[in-house]
Amino acid sequence: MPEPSKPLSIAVVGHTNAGKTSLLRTLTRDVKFGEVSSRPGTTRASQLAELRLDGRCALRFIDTPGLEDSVALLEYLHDLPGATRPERVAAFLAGPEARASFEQEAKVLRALSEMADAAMYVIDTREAPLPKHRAEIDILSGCGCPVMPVLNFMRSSESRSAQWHETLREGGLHARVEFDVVAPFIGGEQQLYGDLATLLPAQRERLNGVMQALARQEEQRRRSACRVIADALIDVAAMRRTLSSDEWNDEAQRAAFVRDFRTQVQARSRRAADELLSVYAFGADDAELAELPELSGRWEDDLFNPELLKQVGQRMGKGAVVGAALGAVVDVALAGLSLGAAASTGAVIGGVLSGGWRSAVRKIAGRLQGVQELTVENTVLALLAQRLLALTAALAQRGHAAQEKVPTLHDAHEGERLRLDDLKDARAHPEWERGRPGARAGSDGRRALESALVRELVAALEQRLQSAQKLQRAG
Ligand SMILES: Nc1nc2c(ncn2[C@@H]2O[C@H](COP(=O)(O)OP(=O)(O)OP(=O)(O)O)[C@@H](O)[C@H]2O)c(=O)[nH]1
Ligand SMILES: [Mg+2]
Repeated sequence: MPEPSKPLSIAVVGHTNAGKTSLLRTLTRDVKFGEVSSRPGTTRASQLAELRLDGRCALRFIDTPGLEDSVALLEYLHDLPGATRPERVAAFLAGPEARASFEQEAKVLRALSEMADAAMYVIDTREAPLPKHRAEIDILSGCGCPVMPVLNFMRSSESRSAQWHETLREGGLHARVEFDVVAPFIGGEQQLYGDLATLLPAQRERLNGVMQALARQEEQRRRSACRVIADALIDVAAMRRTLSSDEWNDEAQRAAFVRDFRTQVQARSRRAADELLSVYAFGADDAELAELPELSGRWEDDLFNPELLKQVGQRMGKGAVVGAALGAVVDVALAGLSLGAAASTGAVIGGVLSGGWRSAVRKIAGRLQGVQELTVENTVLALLAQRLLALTAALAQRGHAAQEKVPTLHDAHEGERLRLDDLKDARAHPEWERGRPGARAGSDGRRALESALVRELVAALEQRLQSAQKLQRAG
């Protein structure tokens, strides 16, 4: 057993291709750890991975090469000298075959018997239990180190978990945890460490500490994600772009202006999506994420899709007619945008030019007569909020070993009632838009709005994740 100051060491072992390296990517949230591939024999040497919590190493994992020829190794072990199995394993590790035909297997047994406090035995449950697996179980449980089976690929329709339960029971392994490294079950990580604590009662307190720290981290990630979403919503709601009536009446100029405005809204949305990826420790440039529909750019274009906006409007209970704010000028090209005469927003101009420069305000107000301005409609904000929440929920459930694209996300979530009405405050404060000249993004009003939105978004996100968990249990 380790000294209290030393991190617990856990060897991750199993048949080749069972998902050992993938499990470690997921548990350490490190998409770059080791090499993952569908070809067997990918990991060739043992490699350490750390689970860092609160700035220190809480657990140490040892990724090991896959076991290949366990039946032959078991036979070989039987004939070695030693009264007990651990003695025979020691004899094997000291002998010539550990550097010859069983070199890969020796690396695994060395990690298990000389370095680890416990082992996680990763199983690809899509495979039927075969004699080679029984030999593996036999060898691993003879190393004198507690072994916890991790049933992997549990989301696959080909999973044969019942057969594996039986095989493990026969092999004397009773504790086990079900997992899918690509799409871990919500709460699956907690269960993994909880079950490990059952196997290592002397380490229970320490493992409880790990579970609590992980829960805190998860909560922080959710809050950070919702802060990212709130910030983006406020920026987009505050966006206000003006141009003169003359320019407005010139069709080419108007089209260019609208296009430019939309591009700015889309760029801001894209930035929020990138920030969400980084909150969940995924990189925007990860090959495996490139195909996420939310990141392929399609959904940004969709933000102004009239049909979609109509649906969102209906869901918002407004039966919104697209472009309603335009009055007579119902123009599909302007879907999602509101057009207003700038002169009617004297309060806004006052807000921009604080400091009591009355004459300047008057001058500018005068100059703005006949100026047109565009803002973003509520339906776009609602759609954006739903999209970013859906993306967050998907990332919260995505393993860091995922190599496939996630299923199409549903923007809307049943029963979700986001009261985005508060965002109307942001409409009257164009200076709340970050990055604009004269921006005052740190103002008390903006901060208060952001806190209120974060609370609302966290509740909505939790609801989405709870529904996902219910579906998991039912499935
Ligand atoms: N769908 C799905 N794919 C998985 C899962 N676990 C692993 N994979 C895939 O299975 C393949 C093997 O994963 P690895 O993590 O390299 O397996 P390994 O056990 O480390 O393999 P070796 O190092 O060769 O022994 C990769 O293509 C993974 O993407 C899972 O739970 N679900
Ligand atoms: Mg590997």
